[in-house]
Amino acid sequence: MEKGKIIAGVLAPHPPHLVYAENPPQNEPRSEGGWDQLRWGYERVRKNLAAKKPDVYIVHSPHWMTYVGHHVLGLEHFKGLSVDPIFPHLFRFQYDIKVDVELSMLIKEEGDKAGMTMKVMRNPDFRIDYGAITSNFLVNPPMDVPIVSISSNNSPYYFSNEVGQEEMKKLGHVTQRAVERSGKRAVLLASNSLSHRHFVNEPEIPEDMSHEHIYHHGQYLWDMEVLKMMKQGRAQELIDCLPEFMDMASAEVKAGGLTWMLSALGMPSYPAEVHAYGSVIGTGNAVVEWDHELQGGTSHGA
Ligand code: 2X7
Ligand code: FE2
Repeated sequence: MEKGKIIAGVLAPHPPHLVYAENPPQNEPRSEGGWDQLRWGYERVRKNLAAKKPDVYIVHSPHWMTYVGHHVLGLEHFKGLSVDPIFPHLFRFQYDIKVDVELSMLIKEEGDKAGMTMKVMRNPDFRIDYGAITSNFLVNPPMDVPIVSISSNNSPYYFSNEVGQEEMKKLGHVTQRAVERSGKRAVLLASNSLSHRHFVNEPEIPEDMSHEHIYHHGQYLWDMEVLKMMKQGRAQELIDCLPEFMDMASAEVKAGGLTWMLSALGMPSYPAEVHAYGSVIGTGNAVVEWDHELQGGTSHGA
């Protein structure tokens, strides 16, 4: 087994609806299911990842937004209740998460060396955001593998999409170097939806799938174009057109996770595996896996 390596990257969207639909004991609200295709996609990814036995998941979430620099978690253990501020009736999740502090600190160190602003979160009462928890739970429901969580710096919102992208490319290189130094086998999670226009009214039963569909045909077309590039191994081209996608589809990738991950993976020219696509309150979401060994095909070993 090769050490000090990013063994896979996953576009791992975090609508809290997907956790709600799974009814895990940690989440208080109960559901009758829903959003099945996306959850089946996550089931397939889980099998592939479990077979590779990662030492750590590194997640980049838009819902831990920081104004000054990039932050990483710096305590070994975080425990608490995470409540989605918009969907508190769907997501009230008791989490108990182990952090790979050694790797967090290597990312900080490499970021410092690259001249980036890096900070370490050491407040024991800090609440981990629902994006990081949801992506982590969906790829590994036992949540028994340590994580590193990286905040999303808000440069694309303060400055421009392009400035944000450049920052995320640097963060990707920094992450790659840190993983190499750590000797660990890491999986990256870009916790992002694709197109992000959404409905503002919820059906009486949130999981009533007769109400669920993409917000707008144009959003669907954008999502399909982006997914085609992923499937064809055109990462660099994808990165080049992401700023336009962000503007045209209010895409959540604006927060940077996808750019960070593709950069850390070295702009893959091999095909990604699209495990699922589906909408959640009208937003476009895809579960996509980059694994050099799978090259777009699914492994059947669990
Ligand atoms: O954070 C989210 C999201 N990204 C997509 C859909 C629904 C809710 O929350
Ligand atoms: Fe989100």
